[in-house]
Amino acid sequence: MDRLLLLTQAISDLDEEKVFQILDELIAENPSDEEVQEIVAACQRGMIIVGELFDSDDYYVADLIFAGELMSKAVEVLKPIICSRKKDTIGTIVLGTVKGDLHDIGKNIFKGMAETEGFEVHDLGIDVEPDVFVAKVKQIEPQIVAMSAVLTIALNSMKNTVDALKKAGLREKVKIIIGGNPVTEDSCKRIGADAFTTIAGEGVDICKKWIVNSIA
Ligand code: B12
Repeated sequence: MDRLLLLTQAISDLDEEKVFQILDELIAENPSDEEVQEIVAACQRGMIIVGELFDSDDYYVADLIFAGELMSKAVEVLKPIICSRKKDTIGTIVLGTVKGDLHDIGKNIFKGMAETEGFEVHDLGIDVEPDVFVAKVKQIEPQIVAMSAVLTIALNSMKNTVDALKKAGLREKVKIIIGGNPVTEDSCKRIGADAFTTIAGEGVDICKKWIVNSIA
């Protein structure tokens, strides 16, 4: 079986030993940026299956917690290749997981990839209130605000954050990207963001294009 399929399966089986055996092998082969994205996507697919098993009552909250720890450790192992070859600073991003949502693994992957591509990232952490985004945007004056959410209900917090930026007169001064499993084109429109994605690397490409276009 393809090693990426095996990796997805090992994550969904919560088989820690197998996960790190496969990751070690893949990292030893010095993967290209595209291959790194495929490795992350394989892990992500494994976590989606974990979520489905949780939904169907085959996994419990304890398994969800274990999966989160497993994936966080996998991100640590992948960090040297996610965050390698760091480039000169090209722009600034204010990033956070929105109010009500405590999931941060996807956000952290986006952060690592954005920093590698030359973005200075101000990470506000998890469960971030709209006002905290507003205050940081006022202070830092970034080109981009990036929000993460994995809970469907947290999409409302993304909208509240965009509304708070509008109210503070800051909306037109920044581009806004949203990411995380539940974001869609429809929710992006409803929230009032400029772009959405469920793939961290694609999100970084969108941010780079915005910077290039603002300079051109
Ligand atoms: C691990 C996990 C947890 C861990 C989180 C640990 C952590 N440090 O993050 C813990 C145990 C804490 C947890 C808690 C809960 N969870 Co949970 N969790 C998950 C699980 C299995 C994996 C999430 C994950 O890390 N995926 C891997 C990463 C890499 O994927 P990702 O987040 O999508 O990120 C990628 C992209 O989306 C994108 N991206 C992400 N953010 C951003 C931001 C930007 C700007 C960009 C450009 C891109 C980007 O890039 C990443 C890489 O490509 C998901 C299942 C799923 N389908 O997602 C459930 C899931 C999200 N959880 C769920 C639930 C219900 C809960 C709890 C309510 C459980 C409970 N009863 O307590 C609590 C809620 C806590 C809270 N208030 O947030 C549900 C949500 C259902 C819903 N529709 O809202 C899910 C979908 C499981 C399910 N199917 O039922 N969870």
